[in-house]
Amino acid sequence: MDSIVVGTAGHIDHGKTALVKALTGHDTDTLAEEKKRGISINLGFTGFQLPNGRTLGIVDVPGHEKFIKNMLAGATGIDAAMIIIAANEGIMPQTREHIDILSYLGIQKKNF
Ligand SMILES: Nc1nc2c(ncn2[C@@H]2O[C@H](COP(=O)(O)OP(=O)(O)OP(=O)(O)O)[C@@H](O)[C@H]2O)c(=O)[nH]1
Ligand SMILES: [Mg+2]
Repeated sequence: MDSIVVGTAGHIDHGKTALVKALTGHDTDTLAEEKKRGISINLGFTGFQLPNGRTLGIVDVPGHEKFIKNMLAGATGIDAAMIIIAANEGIMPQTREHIDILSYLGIQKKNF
């Protein structure tokens, strides 16, 4: 496998986009409405090259329950997921819902 695509998953405002920005330097919230409301609406795409030369792509998904179809669309193309849970809030409804969707899609531990 030459490239790996990792998706975010987790409840709204738990820091998915912030983590992606910390990892890549890219803010994947690009829409004016996303910036105004401080939430992700559309999928965000970024990535970087791993030391072994492979490309690691990242799909950042929205956590708001209203945008669950966007999350589903993004999760469909991923190889692995980062499930992000804010330590001050813990597991919340979309944490569980996203994990369920990842399970239904068969996203599971693999050897890369
Ligand atoms: N609780 C918590 N919040 C953090 C952390 N890191 C960043 N934040 C802040 O949490 C807020 C929400 O961050 P986002 O990255 O937009 O959250 P998100 O999960 O992408 O939200 P949606 O995409 O709308 O689901 C921002 O103000 C961040 O600065 C963290 O480690 N824990
Ligand atoms: Mg976000």
